[in-house]
Amino acid sequence: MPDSTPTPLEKILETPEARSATGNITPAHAERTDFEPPVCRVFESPATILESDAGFTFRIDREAAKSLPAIINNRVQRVVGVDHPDASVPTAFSQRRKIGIVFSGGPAPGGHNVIAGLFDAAKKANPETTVYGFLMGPDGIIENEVVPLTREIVDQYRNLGGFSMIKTGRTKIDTARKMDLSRQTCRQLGLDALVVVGGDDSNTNAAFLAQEMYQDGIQVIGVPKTIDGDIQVRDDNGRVLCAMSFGFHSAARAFAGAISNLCTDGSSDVKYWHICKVMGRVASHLALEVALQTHANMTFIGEELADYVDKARLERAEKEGAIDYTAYGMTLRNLSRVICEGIVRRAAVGKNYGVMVIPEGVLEFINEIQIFIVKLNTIIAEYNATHDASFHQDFPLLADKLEYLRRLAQRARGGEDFTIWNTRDEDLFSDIPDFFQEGLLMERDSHGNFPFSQVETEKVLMDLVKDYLKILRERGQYRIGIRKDYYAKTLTQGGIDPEQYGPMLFANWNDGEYLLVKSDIISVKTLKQALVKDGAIGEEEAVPAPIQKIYRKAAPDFKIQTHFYGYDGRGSDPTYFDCLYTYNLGLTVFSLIANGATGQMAAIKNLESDFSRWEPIGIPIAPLMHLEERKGKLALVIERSIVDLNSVAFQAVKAHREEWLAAVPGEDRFRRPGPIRLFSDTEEKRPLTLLLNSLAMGH
Ligand code: FBP
Repeated sequence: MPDSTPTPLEKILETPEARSATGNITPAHAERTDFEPPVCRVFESPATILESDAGFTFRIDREAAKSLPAIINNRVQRVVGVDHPDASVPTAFSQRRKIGIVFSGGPAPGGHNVIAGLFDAAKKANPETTVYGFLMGPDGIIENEVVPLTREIVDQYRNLGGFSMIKTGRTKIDTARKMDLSRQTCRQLGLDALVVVGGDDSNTNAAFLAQEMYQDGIQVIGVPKTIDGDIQVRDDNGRVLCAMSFGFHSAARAFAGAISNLCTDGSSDVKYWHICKVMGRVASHLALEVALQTHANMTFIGEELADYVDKARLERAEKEGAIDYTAYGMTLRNLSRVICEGIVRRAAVGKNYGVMVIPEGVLEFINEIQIFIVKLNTIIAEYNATHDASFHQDFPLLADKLEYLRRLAQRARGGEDFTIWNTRDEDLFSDIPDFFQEGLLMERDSHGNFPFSQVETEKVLMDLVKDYLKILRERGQYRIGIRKDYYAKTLTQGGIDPEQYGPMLFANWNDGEYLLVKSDIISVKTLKQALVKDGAIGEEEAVPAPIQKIYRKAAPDFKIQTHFYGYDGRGSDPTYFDCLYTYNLGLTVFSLIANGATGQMAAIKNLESDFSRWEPIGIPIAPLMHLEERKGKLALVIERSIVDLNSVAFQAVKAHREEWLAAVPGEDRFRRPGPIRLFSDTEEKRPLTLLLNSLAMGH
């Protein structure tokens, strides 16, 4: 007889199976931390040197030259391997160093590998070198919050996503005081070099830090990070130096994996439109990549909307000898109409469901919203400057903010010269739903960025879509197409002749595979009237049940599920591409430091090509800078790269738009990218955006 006494719980939990099931480290996790990314050819050499390449040229901004004299003449530098370092490389390469590294801005998959690459290269050159991690972003530099990184710490995070090892933050080192405190920290620690891993704003900050600490001999190197993909660097002749920031591929693949699952669920359940907002504060690179990865039914690219011209409106004005400037650029109303058109067309072939991708920053490209954003930025900046106070602290509630705007509008009406907010703005603004007014008036981040991720962009749009679909439904223009054979079967089974009723019920009886109920039949009442008029039934008779069934099936209900993809992708584990990219970026950072560079951004040229062609380089940051309006003032920044409407990647999406909308009978054309895999034989080699764009470069 087997012993049936239950095993005590403690004993069960001590078994290897239970321990493994409840432990933190999964096999997938262990596989990642054990993975050693391959290194670019030059890093196989025991040492590296830098070679300047004067072939790349930049148009230097006068203000940048004035503000950053120590680094403005930097050149592009190639990292070159040296096989016999004793002969040609100064001993400086392997001197003992102290290097600090900081993450700045939103997390991006691969950041840990930048640290790992830097750590490995630094320790290989000199085991006595110390790499410090600044905690919680730039605040860690300002407040001297730092941890010396050990191999044990670094090993725990290899090839893993997020920035958990040292955390991150969005503080900008933008005042003399913060700059001074940062400098003090670097001096106190005796740093030789500081590495800033961040986006356009953080690399801008890196350039100013490089200038500030030049006299102290502290080198500053930037690293191009952001899932948004808006750091892409070309020289003046359009030659690509950095095709993509790190983290973009992993985030896009994570979003695409989840959205592709929605495509599968949606086309099984056939009742929802899934509205997927994807991150990318301003540029729509992520939405574009997701479109390529998933073939979602509709994807909107902000940059394209800004380029929109309402030709009908222009022509109408032209006939009256005028130019209608409001015809340029997409309005919220236009956009909602375009969305409705897609929904109605799919419904007509029986597909009252689908998946739509909207970039987080789409509203930045919508005429009227863009104007509000610029005006409100200026008003807030002016208020802060004039009163030496914080607008958001002085007016914490929406009602207070609105009251302030109302007063501005009144002053404008009273003839005062501050007319940035007039009564027309006031009227238009009051038409916007409260939650969106509040969103537009939200506090900007330390870099002056509008917090799109916190505003329900998709809700603003979808409310308009719902309203217009209701109108289209009432007009009988939004209908679910009924399969002709289904109609015939339903009526025949109910003992009714489909041929008799077909012409009475449907607008396209003779030519449609999917039948559309006539537009004047918009209720059971009008349905009955149509049948009575055609003599099919008498005044007193009820509409036959099979016909009522068909009518009900043709009446659409627009149901949506909204999703936001952003933070999940930032925390995703890096793709194979990003693992290699970031580890090699870390190695590049060390080569730049070890060869005395400062004010440079580490990058890998030829990312769009095969790994064997990747070339580690340093890109001079100062020459990339120009003046731009930030927080209502002109500031020197690195230009953000937005989607190029002439690029092959965008043109490919445009060319397939109709196919992916699939407003025709038959299956949707969804693509399944699957989950992120670590190994190259099963994972794609690089983002599809890069792959397609490289075709135009002849790679
Ligand atoms: P970075 O530019 O700092 O990499 O951050 C990008 C981003 O992920 C945007 O896509 C998004 O709008 C924003 O960060 C969200 O910011 P927060 O983390 O402050 O909510």
